[in-house]
Amino acid sequence: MIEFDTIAAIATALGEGSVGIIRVSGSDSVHIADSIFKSKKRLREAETHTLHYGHIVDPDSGDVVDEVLVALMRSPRSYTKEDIVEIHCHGGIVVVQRVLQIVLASGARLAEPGEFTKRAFLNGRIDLSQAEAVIDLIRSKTDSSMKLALKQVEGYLGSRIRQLRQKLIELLAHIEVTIDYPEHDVEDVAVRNILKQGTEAIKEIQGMLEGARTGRILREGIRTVIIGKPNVGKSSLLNALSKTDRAIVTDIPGTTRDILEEQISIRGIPLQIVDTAGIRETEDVVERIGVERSRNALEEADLVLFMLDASRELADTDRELLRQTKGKPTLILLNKLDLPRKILTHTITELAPDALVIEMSVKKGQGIERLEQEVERLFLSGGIEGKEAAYVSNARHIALLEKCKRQLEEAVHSAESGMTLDLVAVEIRDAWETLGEVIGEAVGEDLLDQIFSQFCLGK
Ligand SMILES: Nc1nc2c(ncn2[C@@H]2O[C@H](COP(=O)(O)OP(=O)(O)OP(=O)(O)O)[C@@H](O)[C@H]2O)c(=O)[nH]1
Ligand SMILES: [Mg+2]
Repeated sequence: MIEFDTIAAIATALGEGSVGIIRVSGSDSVHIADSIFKSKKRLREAETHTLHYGHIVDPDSGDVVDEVLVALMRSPRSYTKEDIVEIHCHGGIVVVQRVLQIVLASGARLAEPGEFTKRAFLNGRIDLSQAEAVIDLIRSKTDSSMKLALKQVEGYLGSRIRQLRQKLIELLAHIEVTIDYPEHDVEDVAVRNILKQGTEAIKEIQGMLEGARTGRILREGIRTVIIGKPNVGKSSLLNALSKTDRAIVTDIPGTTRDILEEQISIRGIPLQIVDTAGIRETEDVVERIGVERSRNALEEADLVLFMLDASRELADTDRELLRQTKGKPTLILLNKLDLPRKILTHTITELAPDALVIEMSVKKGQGIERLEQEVERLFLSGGIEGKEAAYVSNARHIALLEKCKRQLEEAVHSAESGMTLDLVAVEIRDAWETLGEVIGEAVGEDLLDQIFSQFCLGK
């Protein structure tokens, strides 16, 4: 284990929480705590993983600052693998800050953002992809993205990368042997091996990169766009799904003139939902720009909610719009069914055989639940996301995997076109090193500092 100085920081979110925790990590942490914490037992005599009741006393003035619980976790069974003392205060933010000041005055240094996790990494408790997942975990907004980050913390990505590296090392070993004993037919075998193993590795990385799309979805939400002619009820639906009055709803066609975005969550699945200006030909300059934006939003969408007013005849604009949704997961919403009906469901299914039609009345709150069900079903069945389970969600990981894929493609290409095995071996080794960067094997100080500085204090 590497020796560091002792660091401290407030580990809980700042604000009016009921408990504030100050985390102290390093070889002096027990000594420092003993100098300011009065309780029945000295911490240095206490067992590891025990909780102690007592008071924090300012050593200068002798004042009691707060009544606290102190948790002791001795090295190596702690988050950083160092001795950790956690002081659980309950006096509100001013008191928590004061206790931190006292800890710092007694010999600890204020931790930099992410420094606890950095130590966990440097002391070998977690790999780099896990450390970065902790960042995502802190930032993740929804249940699902939290689960994804958790999976990564548990080391899913790391273990897949390690397996892949192992395969590349075996391949390299095989090539080295061939280079050392260069009989002709053995070289043929090596080349065939490179083509086979190399192609497999490329496929594997490709799969992880496809999963990255799912990762993006989980962090930012499924890009969902509500489109349809003016006045069909799009903004009403946005309001119903987000349970707000975010969008203005009137009976005047052309009410929404620009796109409107809202982050919502349907059964734990994050949606970045976009309400658009109703699509129609218009002379109004502002509305025309809005319609243009609606069309762009449609192009970028992961999921399309296409809304029709069932109390009006199907128009050419509807047919045209319907054509434009081809190739995208689309739910067709037949709205205003509380009014006399002019569109039949089977007219639509004839026009768009693959689309699913949901009958609804946003006004009466009918069909919303069915819509939520279908969104969930599409998402879970992989209709929206990529098939591959999500492992990769971090921009640095994605960039490295793409680099590694290119390097392997080069290696395979070189082997195919009869380059020397020495050269191919170098290229495979490069790919192996790139993979190593994902999990933090052989990474430079700069990169580490950059990664860990993204953390908030106390992690
Ligand atoms: N009867 C009935 N009226 C509805 C229903 N849903 C929406 N409306 C009404 O239809 C009108 C238009 O609703 P909006 O939500 O503004 O429609 P929009 O599609 O956003 O319209 P634009 O922004 O102009 O494109 C409003 O008067 C709503 O109250 C419904 O299910 N039944
Ligand atoms: Mg609207």
